[in-house]
This record gives sequence, structure tokens and C-alpha cells, in this order.
Amino acid sequence: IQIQRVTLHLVRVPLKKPFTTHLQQVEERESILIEILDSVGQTGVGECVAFSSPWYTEETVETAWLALENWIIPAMLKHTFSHPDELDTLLSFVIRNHMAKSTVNHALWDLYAKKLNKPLWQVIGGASQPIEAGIVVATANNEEMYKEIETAVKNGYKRIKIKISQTSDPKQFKKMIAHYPQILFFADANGAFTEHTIVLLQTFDECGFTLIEQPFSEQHNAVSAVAQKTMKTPFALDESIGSLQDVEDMIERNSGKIIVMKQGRVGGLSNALRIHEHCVKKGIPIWVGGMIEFGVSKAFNLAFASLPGVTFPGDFSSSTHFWNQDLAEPSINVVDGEIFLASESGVGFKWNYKVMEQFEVRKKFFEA
Ligand code: OSB
Ligand code: MG
Repeated sequence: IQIQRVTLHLVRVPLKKPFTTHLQQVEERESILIEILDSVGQTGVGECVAFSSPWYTEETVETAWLALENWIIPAMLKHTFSHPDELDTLLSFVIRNHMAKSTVNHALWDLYAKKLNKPLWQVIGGASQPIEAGIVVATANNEEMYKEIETAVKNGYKRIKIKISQTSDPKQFKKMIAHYPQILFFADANGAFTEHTIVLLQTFDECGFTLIEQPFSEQHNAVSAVAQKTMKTPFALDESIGSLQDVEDMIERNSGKIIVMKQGRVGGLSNALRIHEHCVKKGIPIWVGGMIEFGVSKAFNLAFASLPGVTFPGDFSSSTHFWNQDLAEPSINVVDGEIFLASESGVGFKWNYKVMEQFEVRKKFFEA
């Protein structure tokens, strides 16, 4: 595979309603979308999941753009690839910048799977199965939260993730979870608790949550290990997992029992597959997290979710959950709480340029 041309698009799409956590209120999704074209005219697509500001991880849309423009894309245009995994050695001179690297890693995987004439999920060893849908409720107030949960249940979602913080009321959650016995409830704290509020976190242990995602910040894995020993609800680590070493650290300390996989956070699908292999070997369950992303990124997540060992439903909502129209096609629909995998070769999704152009604020080509 020889890449002839890379195109980056910067887009800004308003959300239907604000996505609220204790860290940040997201009202608009700013993203970098990529398309690569090889010497025989085949294309691959990808999407960068960094946010406008560094509230979730240290990368931002602009740092990712800079890393792609200055180092990642120029290195890629000089190389001849036989497999997407080669990117990691090629880009070893760029430290971290995982979301920027993941953008090109994905585009190469799409192109690679197209050359094999197989759907990506099949190329990585996934099973042909519908993927269980899950939704995230991230509202500014409780009244809205209950309304959204009711709608999600009506729409067939089998798993609902709620954002929690130090000001959440566990007694109310306990009542609500008991009210919907057929639904799995996850809690995501996005690091809201500290070494001084372990006792407060423990009050969530009786709610009936299937798991608690990232109770402490990624700098406090030791505190997480102390708290996990006192609680029966398993912790699932999201922000803490940036590499295979972080997974090994989690297992060694017992700072969590489950991994949330976000390919962007670990530098792409190649690294995600290495982590997956390790988790299967060690018996660590995985599920797939979302990043308020468009269809291309969701499709990479769906492919990953088809792997054995991905045991809990992920953050998989329909294409129209965050906005009225996705920038990618086809659209993702939740039917009876499930989403079907693509049958086309590659990741099975492409950019809808007609829609994309309405939201594009910058575009740049790079040629070999
Ligand atoms: O912590 O899982 C998170 C969205 C943006 C940044 C971080 C997180 C999230 C979500 C998932 O909770 C939202 C989705 O379904 O895409
Ligand atoms: Mg999370």
C-alpha cells in the first residue's frame, strides 16, 4: 500500500442537546475527518476523536491537526505499507498523541480490509453477530435524566450509562435501577472521586450498577485499588488505560477489573488488538466506550465489539442520537436493542461529503 494523497477536514457540528459531565459541557462536536487515497485509487477513512479542549485527555483537535500535518502524514506518505501495524514503528518518533495516530491507523485498516475484500470485523477475527446497543445519559439535571432513561428504554436499549459525580444521589439511582430490572445500568464518574471521598463512592455500591467506570482520575490508580478492595461493584477503567502497560498495571494493582476500550485513547486499532489479546489471556472483560463520534469511528468500535471477550454492551447509540444527520453513511440504527455489522468490505462506512461540506471549516490536502 502506497499512499498518494491524504485529505483532512475540520468540521463543527452542533449537538441536539448539551452533553454534560462534571468536567465539561459539550455543545458542539469539532472533529478531524480523514480520507486517504492509494496509488491504485482505493480509499480509506478515519476520524479523530480528540475534543476541542483537553478536558478528557490532553489532546485537542488542534494538537491532533498539528501532529498529523507536521509529522504523522509526512512519515506516512514516504512509506510503503504491507500492514497497518507498521505505523507504530514508523511513528515511534512521535511520543503519545494517540488520537492523532489512531486517525491514520484507522484509515489504513479500512484500506487494508478493502484490499482483502472483507469486512473489517472479519479481518480482525470478529464474529458475525448483531452488537448490543447502549446509550449514555449525560444531562444537566435529574428531571431530564429520568425522561431520557424512559425514552431509551422505549427505544429498545438494553444498557444505560449514567454520569455520576460527588453530588449525585445514590438512593435515587437505587430506586430507578430497581424500577427497570431488565436494563443493565453502568455509572461513569469520569474521575469525580478522590482519596478524601472514598466513603462517598462506597454509598454507590448498593445501587445495583453493573460496574462503575473511572471513579478516580488516571493519576490516582493507587487510590482506585484501595477503594476497589472495599467494594463489590467492579470498576471499569477508561481514562487510566492508554496502553498495554496500563492494563498490566491495573491487573497488578487490582485498581479495576474491567477495561473500557476506546481505540483513539490507545493509539488506534493495532494497539487495541494487542490489548485485547492480553485481556483475553488474563480473563479481563472488555467493553467499548464512545466519544460522541460520527459513523466512521462508531463503525470501528462496532468491528472491535464483534471480538470474543467483549462481554458487556458498549456506548452504541444510533446515528441520530447526538445530531440530526450523521456525516457518515450508511446510518446506524438500533433495532430491538441491537445494531447489525457492516457486510461491505473495509469498515463499511464512508463520508457523506454533501452533508460534511455544510459543517466544514477547514480542509487540507497532502500529496506524496
Ligand atoms: O467518559 O466515556 C466517557 C463521551 C465523551 C468523552 C468521554 C466519555 C464519553 C461518553 C460516551 O460517556 C458517549 C458516547 O456514547 O459516545
Ligand atoms: Mg468514561
